[in-house]
Amino acid sequence: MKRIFSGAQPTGNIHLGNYLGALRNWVTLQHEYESFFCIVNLHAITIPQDPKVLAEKTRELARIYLAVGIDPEISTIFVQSDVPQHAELTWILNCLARMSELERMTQFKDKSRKQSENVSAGLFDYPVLMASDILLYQTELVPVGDDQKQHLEFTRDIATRFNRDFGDTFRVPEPYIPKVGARIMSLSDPTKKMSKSDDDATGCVMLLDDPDAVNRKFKRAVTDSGTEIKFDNSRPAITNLLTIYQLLTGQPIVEIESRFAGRGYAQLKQNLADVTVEFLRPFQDQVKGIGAEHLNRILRQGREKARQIAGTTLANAYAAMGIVGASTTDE
Ligand code: AQP
Repeated sequence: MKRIFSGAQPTGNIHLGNYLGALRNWVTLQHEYESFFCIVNLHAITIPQDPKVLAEKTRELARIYLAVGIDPEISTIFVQSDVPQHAELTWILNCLARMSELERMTQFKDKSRKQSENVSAGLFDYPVLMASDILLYQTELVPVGDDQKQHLEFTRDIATRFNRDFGDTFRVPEPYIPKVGARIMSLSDPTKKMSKSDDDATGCVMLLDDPDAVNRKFKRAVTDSGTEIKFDNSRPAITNLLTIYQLLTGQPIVEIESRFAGRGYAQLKQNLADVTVEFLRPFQDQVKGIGAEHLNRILRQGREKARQIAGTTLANAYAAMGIVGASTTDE
């Protein structure tokens, strides 16, 4: 069975963008692929985090994975820091990565701009850690949102470079970027992607928002000039709202457009808020119902399976590079 790997950061709160662009597709793909879903807490610390909050968010994100429908009977769910090979392989790949290619990464440019003082070396190195995550599992396909496309290209480049210099060691992965929902935009600024770390929280609908917050955020959502409710790329705000509606209801575009023909923006927003609240209700109940022991069991099981595969890949990479020591040779 072919493999997929993906992850999300336990930073802030998971939002509709993360769900519609990534997690939702994991749920479908897990039936076709051997699946590894990681909570990438080592990526999270590339930006300063409160230790207590980070620990809580790590476990909350594991609950969210389960509640959206990741089935631990068929998929492996684990925490990145539980598998030390991720950090080890990062060091190896750091020695192949070029400063110039990391400097070109738009996520680094955006995030370092927001954080103009004390930008960490870890933030610069984020794509190398991500490449390690993916390559350790000999991953075929990586389901991500559009914002991760450039990091995926880097992963492919570095895997190809390693294989060329040291022999075939890593599978070169393909991205899986959905045709619809790959970039859900902020409700308060449709030129920016919906993002956990956005200073303006009103643009971002969190999966754990209560109905009041959902209603308030959609009510305040900015719209375009004009009155027609149609999918149209020259009207990004309305198209963004319609895309969310389309993905949450599963209705075809023509049906949605005829449903809102002759109606006003306020009605679209209210309808979308209702659909979202209905979608979130059972999901939030599920999150609350996942007990600590059950979660520990799943994460321990995930850790063991992940360590086994990651350990084999890392040992092969070390051997290919001539990195030997007391634990790697019996001479
Ligand atoms: N707005 C988005 N639309 C579609 N997909 C998105 N993703 C993120 N934002 C959108 C996808 O969600 C997955 C998990 O994202 P992440 O936790 O790794 O962090 P990120 O990509 O950096 O997303 P955020 O929300 O903007 O987090 P912060 O603010 O902490 O950096 C990924 O597959 C991502 O593509």
